[in-house]
Amino acid sequence: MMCYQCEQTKGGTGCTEIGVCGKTPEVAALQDLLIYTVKGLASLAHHARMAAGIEDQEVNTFVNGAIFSTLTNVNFADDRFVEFVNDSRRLHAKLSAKLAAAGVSLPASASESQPWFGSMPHPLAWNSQAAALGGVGDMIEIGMQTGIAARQEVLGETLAGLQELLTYGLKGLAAYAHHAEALGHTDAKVYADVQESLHFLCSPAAADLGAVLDHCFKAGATNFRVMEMLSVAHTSTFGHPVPTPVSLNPVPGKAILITGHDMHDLHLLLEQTAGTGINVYTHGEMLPAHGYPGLKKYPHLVGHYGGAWYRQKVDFASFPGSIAVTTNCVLDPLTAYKNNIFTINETGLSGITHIKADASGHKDFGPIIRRALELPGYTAEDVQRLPKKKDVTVGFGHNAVLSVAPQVIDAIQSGRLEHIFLVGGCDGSEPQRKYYSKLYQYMPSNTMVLTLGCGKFRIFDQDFGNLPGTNIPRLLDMGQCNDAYSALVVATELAKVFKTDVNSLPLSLDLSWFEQKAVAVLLTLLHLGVRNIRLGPRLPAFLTPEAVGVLVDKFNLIPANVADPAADMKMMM
Ligand code: SF4
Ligand code: SF3
Repeated sequence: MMCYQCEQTKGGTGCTEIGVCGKTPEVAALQDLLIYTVKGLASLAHHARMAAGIEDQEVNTFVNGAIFSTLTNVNFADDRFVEFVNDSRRLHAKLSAKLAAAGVSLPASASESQPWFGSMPHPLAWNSQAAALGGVGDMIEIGMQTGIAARQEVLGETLAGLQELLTYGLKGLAAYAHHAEALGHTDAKVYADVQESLHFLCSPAAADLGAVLDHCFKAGATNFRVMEMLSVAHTSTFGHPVPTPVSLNPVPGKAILITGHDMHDLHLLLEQTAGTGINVYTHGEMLPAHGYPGLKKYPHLVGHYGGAWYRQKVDFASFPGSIAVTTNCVLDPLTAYKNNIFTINETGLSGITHIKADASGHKDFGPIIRRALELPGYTAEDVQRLPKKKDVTVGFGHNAVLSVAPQVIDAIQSGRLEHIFLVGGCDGSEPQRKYYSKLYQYMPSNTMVLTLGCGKFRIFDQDFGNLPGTNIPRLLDMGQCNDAYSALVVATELAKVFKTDVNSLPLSLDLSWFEQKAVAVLLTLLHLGVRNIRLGPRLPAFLTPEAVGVLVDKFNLIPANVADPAADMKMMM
């Protein structure tokens, strides 16, 4: 196997024997095969759209969901990937039949293989092969021929890495688009853009570095659209977030913990547990849910539990209820809680019960509820014994922040607020990430910090006080990683007031990345022309020094100085 799609990749170069995340070589091969077959399906869908105006909603939804399943820490279950690959081929046959019925044939070039597919045909041609696939063993063998190695050999490390940058950006934006779709919000242009880019990666033009970079920034533009769509999906369904204190202390009673990004699932769970006496706790990226009026109104959404994703083996092992996993990040479970954890949507773990939606889209969380009722939950003694923690405040989406904008502007103009930091992104377990914890210690008291993503767990429970002369907290959490959209809205509005651009504001972006959603957000920021972004804790392994050089020249992208956060702080001020 060879995978270098996330920040924790082995030795900063690539996982080759087993993933640091726990991904096995078998699952890695199946994921590679899935991306390969989906490239073929997307190429066909792109052709069907362009040549015959055919849209197939099942294909559109599938493409985004399938590539989302290969994102880091989403799915480790080989049987699920076998299903995905079979579904891709089934949908390919269905769409081919539609094209044939419309009398539209494929141009010969549509299935001309490219040298970087090695011994494999063009993915579209492979999908069209009539031969039924064997079992999982055969798929793994074929999948092993569809990895990065052939692309690196033919295209060189820089170009192959930039193709991966595009693929990973697409994974992130497809995931966000899929979250929006769960709430009934879709955008035909987003499906078309994703599929056009996958088609592009199978075309001779993808051997041109400039064309690949252009597609990366185009993916950034598409992701901006997607983050906006997701923000609208959340706010139109659940209302705009409002500042809300969240308890970190348990209450007596049966308990369910829900993790990941999918607010729709949280809503379903709250509905299905209403009146059962079970209390629901958020975990990880679900923390911002407490700020949404349409979710916080449920009295049995009682609080938040645990820290960032990488601590979940410790946190989940001591949770006395069942655990619902809606999206990334999930890790291979310990025996201690194997029987308590359930996966939903694109997530998957070998040997763990997966909750599937029925044909009408309904998800029955009965198994999660029944398990919660079997488990002890929190007793009054537990609650008494556990150390009491202070509440944290969430809910500073763009509406809430813009409502205090006049005070913030006044503070900037009068010199009481010198600088704003956006410290957003993912968390992780590496020691270098202490840089982010330390960075906050060096922030002068006349500064503010906006956080988003699971990186906030380094400081979310600390008291930064208020901005001098106001009752506005110095630390405002804007939400999930996709709420980078909210940060962009706020920055753009501030720039308008000061009659300048975002790059000229007293604002610094210091981003921590881990997985491919963060890659999509970065591409959006670059597409918008945001400069001087600090990125850490390590630069992506898939970008060679030559590729990094291009981004440094064009955008002054700055590697975080993880060894010296004080020096970074000085430079940002
Ligand atoms: Fe390694 Fe990250 Fe790939 Fe997992 S997702 S195999 S940790 S590079
Ligand atoms: Fe975190 Fe996995 Fe990226 Fe949505 S939950 S930010 S790492």
